[in-house]
Amino acid sequence: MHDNLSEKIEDRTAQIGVIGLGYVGLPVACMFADVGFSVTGIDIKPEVVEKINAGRNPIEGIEPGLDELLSSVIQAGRLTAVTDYHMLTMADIVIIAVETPVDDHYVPGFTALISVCRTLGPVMKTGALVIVESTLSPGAMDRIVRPELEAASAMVCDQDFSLGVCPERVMPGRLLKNLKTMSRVCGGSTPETAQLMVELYRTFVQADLDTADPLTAELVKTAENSYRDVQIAFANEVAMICEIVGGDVWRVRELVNKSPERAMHLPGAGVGGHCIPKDPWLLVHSVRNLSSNVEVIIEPRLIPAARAVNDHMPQHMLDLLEAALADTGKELKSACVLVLGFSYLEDSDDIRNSPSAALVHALEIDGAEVRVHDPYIPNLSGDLYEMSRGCDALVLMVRHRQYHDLNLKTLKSVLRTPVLIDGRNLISPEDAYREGFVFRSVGRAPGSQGGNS
Ligand code: SAJ
Repeated sequence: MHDNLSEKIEDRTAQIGVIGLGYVGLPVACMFADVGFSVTGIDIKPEVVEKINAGRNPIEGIEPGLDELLSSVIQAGRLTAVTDYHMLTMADIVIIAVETPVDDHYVPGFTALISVCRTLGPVMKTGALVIVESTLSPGAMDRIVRPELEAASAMVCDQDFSLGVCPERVMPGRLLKNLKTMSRVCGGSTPETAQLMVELYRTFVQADLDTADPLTAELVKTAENSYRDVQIAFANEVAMICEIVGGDVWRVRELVNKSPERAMHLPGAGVGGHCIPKDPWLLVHSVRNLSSNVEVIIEPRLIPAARAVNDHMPQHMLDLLEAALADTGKELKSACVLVLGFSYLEDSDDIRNSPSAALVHALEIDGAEVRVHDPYIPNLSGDLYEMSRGCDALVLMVRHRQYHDLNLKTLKSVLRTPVLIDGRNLISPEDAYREGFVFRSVGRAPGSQGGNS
């Protein structure tokens, strides 16, 4: 079933379809088109399709190289975007890159993925290779994707079509760079399919391409991001301990990381984004979903606990703010607060699962007047010193480059009350105290001048 597909990959005559043209799908579609394939992109949003066909990048934020790449592959006629799946009847390879979110109860929602399988199945070409790049809960390929595709296509997997999982490792701000330079796991439903996936991704990936089964690929992706979340939670918990016992977590971290095999992550104002807050729940859900038919029931405790620590950090920022305002005799409900940074990551406009959104919501519930500044979000950008005028506190939530050299003298002169809360170790405590601020910093006790770092 794979022979001629291997040749069609080699000579770039394989027709490729990419379903979902977001942060993952669009760069992937552009990369395959750039190395010579004819690519049809599918998206449910007509406005996204229209922008792409006009050679305009629908993704905001700084994405080095993506605008130029998109424009060139559109002009070369190697990428076309449509909303209609019927354009996939000739696709030898179909990449699925739709979101797999979790709901408010942390239960994964595969609605979009199931809908894609049910729409793709009837038009799928015999012999097609379908690859899911969306992050899946371990076991979801076997439990959901395979049966849905077989039912919708009336075909048999590994007989009439092939199936694989190849999780992405993109990051806003480095979409193209990560696609080329990050290793990937090619989880094929058979070893031959896994090998075929390696041949396909080798056309633009310069890093390791490791073959595996689908379950291993699903476990690697969710475990690698759960690892990061647990590491960040550890740093946040040590930071809060330092605040209580009078330490400086930034100095502690610097010295801990001098010890071999240590890599303490950065404490901060919270953990946002499209991967880290979600993928741990996909991993935990796989256990909860299957524990009924195993002999030893295991309930994951560390991974949910880490999620709780990280989700608490915006509240911790509110607690620090409330304590600092109290030092000035102010209460939250009569305070005007400026939140600096609304995206979840420095120098990005991506606001998905933003810790700042959680903080703003909590501040509004407590009756504070809230202003938000973010240089990368059009309706929140502007002169932050003007926005500070008359405020009682500034809360630094994101390490945008524009905040690296704040003029504390100017800020002090325009603020009504000089309260400054630093969630990302951007401000030197010495500078803040010298300028007369009532200052709190994640990981440092009040009044701490910083641990000689
Ligand atoms: N954060 C901390 N402390 C840290 C690191 C991050 O508080 O030490 C916060 C960030 O402020 C942000 C959130 O965690 O709010 C996520 O940050 P991130 O650096 O993990 O950025 P993401 O979400 O874009 O992470 C992606 C992930 N990549 C994929 O899922 C494919 C992650 O696994 C990668 O490690 C990261 O990119 C990367 O650095 O490439």
